Amino acid sequence: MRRLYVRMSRSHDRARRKIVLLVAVCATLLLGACGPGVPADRYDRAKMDLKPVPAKTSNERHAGPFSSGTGLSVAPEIRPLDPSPVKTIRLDTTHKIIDIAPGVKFSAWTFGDHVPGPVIRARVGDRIEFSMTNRSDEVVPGMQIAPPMMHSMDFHAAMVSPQDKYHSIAPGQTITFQFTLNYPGVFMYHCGTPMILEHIASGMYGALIVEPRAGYPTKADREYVVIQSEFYSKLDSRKRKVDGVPLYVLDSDQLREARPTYTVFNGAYNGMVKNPLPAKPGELVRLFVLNVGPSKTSSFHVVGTIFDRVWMDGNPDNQFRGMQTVLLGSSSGAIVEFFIPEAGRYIMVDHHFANASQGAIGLIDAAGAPGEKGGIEHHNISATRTPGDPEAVKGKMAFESKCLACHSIGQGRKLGPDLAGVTKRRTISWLAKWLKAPEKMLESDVDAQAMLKQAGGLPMPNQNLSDAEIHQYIRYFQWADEQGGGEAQKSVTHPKEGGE
Ligand code: HEC
Ligand SMILES: [Cu+2]
Repeated sequence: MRRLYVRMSRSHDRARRKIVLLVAVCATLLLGACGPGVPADRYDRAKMDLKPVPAKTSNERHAGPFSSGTGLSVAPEIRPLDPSPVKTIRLDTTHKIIDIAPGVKFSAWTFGDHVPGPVIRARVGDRIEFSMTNRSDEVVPGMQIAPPMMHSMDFHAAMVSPQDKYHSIAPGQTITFQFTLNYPGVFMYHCGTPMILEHIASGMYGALIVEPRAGYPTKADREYVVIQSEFYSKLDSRKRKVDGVPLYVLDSDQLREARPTYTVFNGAYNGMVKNPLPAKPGELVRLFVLNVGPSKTSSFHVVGTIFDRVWMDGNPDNQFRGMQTVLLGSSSGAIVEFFIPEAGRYIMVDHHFANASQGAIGLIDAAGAPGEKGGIEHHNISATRTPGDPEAVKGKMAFESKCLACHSIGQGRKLGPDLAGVTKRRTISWLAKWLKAPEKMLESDVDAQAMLKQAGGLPMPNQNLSDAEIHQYIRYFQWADEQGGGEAQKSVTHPKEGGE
């Protein structure tokens, strides 16, 4: 063979090279995305960024909002993907008291001052530039609950050296590191400081959702996040109280035995029963589900429908069709998609019913028109009563899809203030400036700063609204306020008004 090769003349050699080239091109076509054969590997290691720069730790303390960044939302809300290829994210650690069930004020440790921590949404190829200040030494108004301590951040979506990026930092310190997202998924993030079990059970976790580079292959009408986790609580042995209510603290004995007191969705016992997720018959709903644990599995199920598609761990390459439940171990995620077949309330549960009975239950409300049997009004103004002004109508529809997760009109505060009467307490220009850039207002405007304090330090994320949309929201708020608070109240207490 070798002798043959040597004997080949120049022209033979050239012809041979052509053939080799042809074979190479054909092989690329066959193996490549364009060929009918094996598709190119989406997870080609040669194309991954596996050399992030070393982490930096400093003694600089960040003093602004506890969370900020591109594409953050608070579950169940999830904002659409922000297209920027670099996501600058800050999640500071805090110690605070959270309500895990009615009357149960629990001494928690958090990322971004939330349990679960804010949801991050990004896409394959994006770079996350992450910073975190350990602010566990900042005293909760009125009391020192848990002593300050070391914390850290571990992103399951990253491929980095744990010793370099996930090491613990002391109170007052800041760590900064970056990484590129190589795989799509619904990934957990959590504190990795020993005892990890205690840090997770105290509330230090959240979800980082990574979309495939080209987006999802289906088009959903609604997207929500459901994060399941356990709480292990007991009455404080020092009998401390918060606002006159007894304080609950971590029960480490029960924790080690994996015997939770509450198993919940999105941080609150039966939370999504009180605040159901809106949807409509015929719609395709996409849920990003993450089971945090720390110690239980979830058998996630939605009563009344079948999961059309399940993407295990949130990656469309791991697809199942027509599933009734999806089994999630600790730190497993999934995307489930299903149609709402007809008007009704669809119940999300952990089908391990012992877990559901501890609070892992929520509703998707597709009850149809208000006033219908079983209908729930999300809104204090009956849905059939619509403004005359088309601008206000647009505002109302946009409000119901984008803002209801955090606001009501006349039904009390959710994450944000009740917006009933907002056009009376604020000027139109103030509202316009706020809706355009809440973060700028929080820097300069005293009223905005006072409001942030009342909101417990949670800033409203910038909603990226256009001037036209802002005008529509304001027209809608003006219309709602013209109806009067009392009027609005009536439409809820007397559902017959819904039929007009
Ligand atoms: C993730 C939760 C969240 C979402 C989504 C959200 N807001 Fe807010 N909003 C807040 C919080 C929290 C505050 C008050 C805290 C602060 O100072 O940032 C607030 C404040 C406001 C205020 C000022 C209220 C007052 O009493 O003066 C208005 C107006 C407002 N939001 C409108 C909207 C509109 C319109 C949308 C939808 C396009 C929206 N918000 C979406 C959380 C949210
Ligand atoms: Cu921690």
